[in-house]
Amino acid sequence: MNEERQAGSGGETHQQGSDYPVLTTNQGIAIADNQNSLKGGERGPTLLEDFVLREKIFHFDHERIPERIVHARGSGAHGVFTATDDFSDVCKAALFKSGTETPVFVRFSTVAGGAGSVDTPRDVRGFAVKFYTSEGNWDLVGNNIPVFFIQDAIKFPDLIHAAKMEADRAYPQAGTAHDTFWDFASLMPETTHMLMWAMSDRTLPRSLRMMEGFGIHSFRLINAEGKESFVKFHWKPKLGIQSTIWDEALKLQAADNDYHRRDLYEAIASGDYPEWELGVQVFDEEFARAQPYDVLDSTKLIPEEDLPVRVIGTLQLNRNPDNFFAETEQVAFCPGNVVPGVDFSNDPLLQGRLFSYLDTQKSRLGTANFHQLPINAPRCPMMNFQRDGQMQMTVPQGRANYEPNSLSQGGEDGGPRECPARGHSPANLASGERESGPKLRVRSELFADHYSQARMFWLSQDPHEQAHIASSFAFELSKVEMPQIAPRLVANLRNVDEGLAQRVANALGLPLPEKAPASREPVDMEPSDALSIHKNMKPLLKGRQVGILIADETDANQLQQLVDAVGAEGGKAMIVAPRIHATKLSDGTMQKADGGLLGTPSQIFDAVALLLSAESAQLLARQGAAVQWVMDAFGHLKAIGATPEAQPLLDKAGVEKDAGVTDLDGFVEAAKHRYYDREPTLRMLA
Ligand code: HDE
Repeated sequence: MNEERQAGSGGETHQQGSDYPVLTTNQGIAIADNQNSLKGGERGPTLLEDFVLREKIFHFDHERIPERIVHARGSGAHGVFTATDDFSDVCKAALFKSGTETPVFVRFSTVAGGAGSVDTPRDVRGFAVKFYTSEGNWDLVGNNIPVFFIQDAIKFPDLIHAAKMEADRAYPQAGTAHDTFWDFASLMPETTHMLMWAMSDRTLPRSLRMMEGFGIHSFRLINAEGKESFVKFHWKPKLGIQSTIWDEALKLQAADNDYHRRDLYEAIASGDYPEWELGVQVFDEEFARAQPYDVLDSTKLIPEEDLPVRVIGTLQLNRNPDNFFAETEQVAFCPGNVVPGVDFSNDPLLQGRLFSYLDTQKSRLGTANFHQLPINAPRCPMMNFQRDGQMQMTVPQGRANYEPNSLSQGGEDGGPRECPARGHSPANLASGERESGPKLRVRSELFADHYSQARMFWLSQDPHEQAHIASSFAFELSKVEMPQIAPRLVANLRNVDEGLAQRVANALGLPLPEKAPASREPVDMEPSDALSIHKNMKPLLKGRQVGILIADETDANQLQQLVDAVGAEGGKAMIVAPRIHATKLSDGTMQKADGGLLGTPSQIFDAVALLLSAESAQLLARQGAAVQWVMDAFGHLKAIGATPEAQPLLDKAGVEKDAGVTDLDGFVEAAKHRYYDREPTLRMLA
């Protein structure tokens, strides 16, 4: 850890025998009184000469920096990447040598909201990983969805302006359910595939630990012999993929603004380290040419059924940041940071990103020296002749600040020299491929197919997932006020699936508009199970949270057994009671709960159990908070386990028996699942 950062905690200790270090100003001057500013007399004016006050307020006034223009709201963690497979046939990068461990910092984010917005809006999630490799930093700056809204970086400012809060009224915060986003989206059919993902439960992750990550673009890899391959990167969560449902996500915003941040922090703090596998889809020019889509188009993915994902390593997050600002806020990712063996493709979206990130860091962090911040600095030797600039933190020695030089011949230190053998050489140099042509503002022909993969995605979803997608379109478009927008979007959807378009139109009460002409007729692609959340969920309690509602006279043995059983499966049991500090159990012992009923709504749990005596159940059935607690758990398709005595509360909450409603014996097994079959009985979906 960097020593300067310890300043203030490792200084001189107090002379009067206390263990505290001495509080000082930034100039190291001991502070005698941190409670009172300097005044001219007891009731007199504050004096300008009070340098302790001035310095403290001055620094405070400048604590904030510009937030990220996108992905402003984020949560980070340190960890390690371990290469688990010999990948040298494809890539020469040292971090992929089997058994190599590389420290990483990961930042997850939402896209549209500001830094202080909530964790659970319907939004894409960023999944950015900085690998501090022995050959320099590699940043894999991805999202939790494998495709993107647009094909060319020149449209990015338009997309983001349209998606963020509207320019004049400054709302809505952190959400796309408004006119400008859907105006843009409906005018840009290339957004259609990504819209399908965005309207699915992928944008409502249950936990940052339960979502996939994707590099999206095709990158290029080079092995030691100079052989090139294309690659797509995938992160696969060991806990499986799981999402919440819309009503739950909405209520989570009220229950806990920091739901994902807290979940990540607490999991790491308790030693339940989140893990992902890094997988790759490796392919060559010949494969690329044979596909009905262009692999340089970021609105397209490669189905895993056509090209299996090869697992080459494991990511584990095992340390929370010491300081949010110094690390999570100041971390600066740049897709242009690649190590020898990794290179870019000509994806026009990627190419634009290569400029944007470096540029934005200067405006966000205020200096071209942002790479010197501890969270951004490489962990391998770094030497060059770049000098000076605001906030220069290093003190370069000697006369050499240019190259070539012959200073070493005069006995001085001439500094570092280039190294072709170890340096990064662009992929097309390695292959001798020529990449030139007339200057044109065009896209390649296959980019014009905006619907084949959107349709493939739709057909890959199970009926519950399809209902969620159709309903989200209907919800978002119901928030749009300008009459031309919704019909235009539905007209585009007719190219994806007539049934989907009809369902959205019906839900909005709109006549089905004429089908929009497709700029290129879609082709049929086989559905892909890998694209469905439901087909890839893992029945696990590990990583999940179970809420246990108790009250006076709850059976002490049953409570202990249930807490143990949940823990034995790797789950986290949390006890909730009407009064947090004092619940008298059946054996007379007093139980402190982890949360009070009013402040701990059931949406923060994956499953709930009601351990209630007959009398408590009767009482709670008359309490709105308790009834709502159970009603929401049922409505959010969660397992509910209950003592027979709890029946009055179940009845009051309208809980009807199904596979997810069990006695205590069946509960732990039931708690590993969600009950999507229950949903059509509860709410009208499109
Ligand atoms: Fe970004 N993006 N982006 N983006 N992006 C930023 O960089 C940009 C795109 C992604 O946790 C910014 O440091 C352009 C795709 C993540 O710090 C900015 C284009 C993908 C993060 C920027 C894209 C991403 C960012 C804002 C279109 C998925 C958060 C602050 C060509 C592969 C990283 C910053 C973090 C952040 C530009 C499109 C992912 C402005 C121009 C596609 C995860 O530079």
